[in-house]
Amino acid sequence: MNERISPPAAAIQGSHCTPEQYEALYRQSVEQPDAFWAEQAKRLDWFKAPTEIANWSFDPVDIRWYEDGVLNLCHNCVDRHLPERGDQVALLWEGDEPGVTRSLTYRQLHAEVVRMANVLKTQGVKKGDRVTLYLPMILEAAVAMLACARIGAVHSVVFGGFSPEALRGRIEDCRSRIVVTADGGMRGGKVVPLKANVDAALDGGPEVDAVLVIRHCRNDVAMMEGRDRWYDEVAADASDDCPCEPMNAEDPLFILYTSGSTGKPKGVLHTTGGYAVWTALTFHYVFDYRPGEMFWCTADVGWVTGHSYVVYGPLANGATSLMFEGVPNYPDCSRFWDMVERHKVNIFYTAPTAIRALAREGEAPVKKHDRSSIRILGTVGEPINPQAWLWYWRVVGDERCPIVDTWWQTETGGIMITTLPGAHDMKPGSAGKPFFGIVPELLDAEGKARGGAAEGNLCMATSWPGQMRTVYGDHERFVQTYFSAYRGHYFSGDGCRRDDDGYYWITGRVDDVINVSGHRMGTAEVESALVSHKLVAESAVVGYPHDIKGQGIYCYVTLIAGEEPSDALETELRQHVRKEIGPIATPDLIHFTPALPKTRSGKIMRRILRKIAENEYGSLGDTSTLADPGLVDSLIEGRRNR
Ligand code: 6R9
Repeated sequence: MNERISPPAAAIQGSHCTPEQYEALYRQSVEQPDAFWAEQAKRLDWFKAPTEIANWSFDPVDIRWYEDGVLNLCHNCVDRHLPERGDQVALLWEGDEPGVTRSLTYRQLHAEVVRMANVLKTQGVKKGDRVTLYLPMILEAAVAMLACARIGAVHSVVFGGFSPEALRGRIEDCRSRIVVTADGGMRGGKVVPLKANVDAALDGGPEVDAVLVIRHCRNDVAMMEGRDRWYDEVAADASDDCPCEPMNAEDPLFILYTSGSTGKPKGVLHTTGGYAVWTALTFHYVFDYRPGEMFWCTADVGWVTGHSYVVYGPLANGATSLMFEGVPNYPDCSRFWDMVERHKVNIFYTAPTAIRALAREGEAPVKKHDRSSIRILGTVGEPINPQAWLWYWRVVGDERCPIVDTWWQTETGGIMITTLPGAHDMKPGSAGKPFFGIVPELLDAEGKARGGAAEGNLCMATSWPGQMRTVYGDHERFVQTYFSAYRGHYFSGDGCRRDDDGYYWITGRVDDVINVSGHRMGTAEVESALVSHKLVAESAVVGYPHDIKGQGIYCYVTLIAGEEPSDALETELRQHVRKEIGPIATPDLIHFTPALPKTRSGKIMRRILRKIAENEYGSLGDTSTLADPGLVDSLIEGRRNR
């Protein structure tokens, strides 16, 4: 499909970027990057304005932006707005139960952030220290991030859906001495026992100085003497004065763990100045944000989308950002549209998996709510199939609202490829055009760039300010993962096609990473969770097409000698993976097999396993190098029986 849809005139009247402005700005951004990025830095307040702008190399790898500039991102997101919009709502929160809301004006946000910053200081947190945040989607999550930024501490937010095991690994990897959590979080009417998970993570594991517990669900929790403190009790004595720490542009801002194709999750490290400019700029243009508008990004702050477009991008622009603790189908599947109506949401940003799940419920739950406030719709997290795109366009947006399909990654800090509402036609299923300063290249297996309409591995030829700087504690892994496949290029891990009009179509991951409901998962992580079960000898995990989730998790499992597969064991393995990683990693299909297809040198032939999981038996390719070619037939047989 190569349908072209023009943005409706009414929605983009007075937009920040016309087609001509896009062409001119894009050209300047790639032809005179220093001038362009010096100008864009002026979106922020600097304690010392940068004179060094871009200083980077992909071979050897060394990336620095604005390196002599000094600023504080919390100042830029909070303090600097006080004179003009102190009484404007900065963050509006709605809880799991409809209509339960709280809000913070910029002035109130300032007071809360200062209080939290002082509490962290009293717990001994200093500039450069890592602080782990394991929180539900409540105002305090944003407050804690900003408080860390204020005092120069490096936050590591761990998604509340991750298991104690996963949390423990992340606390250990960045050696944080402080954990901020809540008694519990609410999702779909159920309490997620966050504090109990922290207790389990720390049990016999990493030693920390303090666990600060925010009172939220009022569920029973155990408090360990000398280690655990209720946040409200400590905060009661906190001073209401806390200046912003002057940060060098290249001082670390946060670590966020993300799955890769091998080994344990990587601590993606972002620094202060470049990330701030990138999120502020992309938020302004991509969402065409106008003062006074209500912006709602449904992502959890445990993911990069929540960092960049619930907290930092909107607040750097003085916007009003809506935070939602619950889930799209509680109490029923009209919840999103109910909230859109009640809060008069102008810009709505969500994931294709949510769109597909809601589309399945039909039009009625959408149509019964007034959505006339919406001006712009957005999607992120995975490729959106044209069918889901068209439903979003037609049913949710009434063919009135431009859709921005935004391609980016934890590693890129902010949006990289998208259409801009006022500047581009849309093509359902295509992310669109490169954002300012972005020079994508499609490389073939030999590393040759393909020009014009072409398909290849999506790489970046040049750096951009929001690029990650390193893998925390393992710079060599950073170099290996992103810069070794194609020397002198950043390799995204995605495959991509470019059409005759220069639009980019993401085709999905080309490595052993799968995308389940917009969440990135390393197949290796699921495999190691499976083999940690005492009855599992070996496993191979692949993705397969799933109507709602985009990709489902397909697990081939061989048992230790003498053990027989059973339904009970299948359930147990599912539970086991949930416990090891978290509910998002729950296997969709477990396929017991006496053996895995291997080459004679012992390598698992994943290509074949992927094809069988996808039900594509005609295109298995060369199976002659298999140690046991007969195995393929029995695997196909097993697949057909599911
Ligand atoms: C922001 C975020 C990154 C991976 C990325 C790609 C996929 C994200 C997409 C998309 C097609 C889009 N992805 N947005 N694919 N179209 N608009 O999701 O970060 O969690 O690190 O995932 O998600 O495969 O490589 P992250």
